[in-house]
Amino acid sequence: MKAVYNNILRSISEGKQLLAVLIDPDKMKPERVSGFMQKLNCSVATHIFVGGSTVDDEATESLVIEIKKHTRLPVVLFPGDVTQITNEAHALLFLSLISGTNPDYLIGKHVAAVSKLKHSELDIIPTGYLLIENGKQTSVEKVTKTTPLPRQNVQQIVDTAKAGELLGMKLIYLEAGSGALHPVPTEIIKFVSQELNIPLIVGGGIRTKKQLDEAYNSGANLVVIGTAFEDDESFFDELKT
Ligand code: 1GP
Repeated sequence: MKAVYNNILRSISEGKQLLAVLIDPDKMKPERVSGFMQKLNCSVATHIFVGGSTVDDEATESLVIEIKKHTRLPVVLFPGDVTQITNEAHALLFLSLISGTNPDYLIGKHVAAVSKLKHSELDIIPTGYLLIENGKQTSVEKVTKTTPLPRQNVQQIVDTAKAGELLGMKLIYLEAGSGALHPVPTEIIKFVSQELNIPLIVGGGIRTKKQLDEAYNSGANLVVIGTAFEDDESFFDELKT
């Protein structure tokens, strides 16, 4: 399915707000998938992201296969590592961690992924990934050994996001980190979205409908939520279509 990115652009031009539910293969047991997807399918979710910081080698592929049995929504890989790339998904966020200076996450992992991607049918979407400080250390920070951008340094965040766009990235993802104490501040979302001509993804620490709406109202085109659904599936009921 090469059309995932173009569909995102089309939806945004039609004024739609997009919601991705993040499923971490490390945390989602296969027997829970069916019930979880049933709730997800009745919600306003538009995309399913699959990925995690630390995942067993085969776990991502089998989870994606299982998820696809239960939904027609696009399944997008949001990989913490090359091992999480599978052709069973529809698209791949080809993430470059531009808030940090670890060469492995700027280009190294990408080179390592090429043999897997050369003949793949995945819609490969170059994505500038910015980790924003949230009040506690997150696993992205630990795994990538990078320092998040300070939340008070708004101009640096805006400029980093814009640099990503100018480098040719097709999406910018502002990440507070999974389970973040504080989501990305609305002021930052506002300034970054005003500067960008490409879609803006926001995720990390969003647990309420109010926070979700605030992110959209500040300019997020697509919001990613994982932990809140993982912890309590009844959150889907608040987000019914
Ligand atoms: C993490 O942005 C995603 O990479 C989602 O974060 O699990 O806190 O919703 P949460």
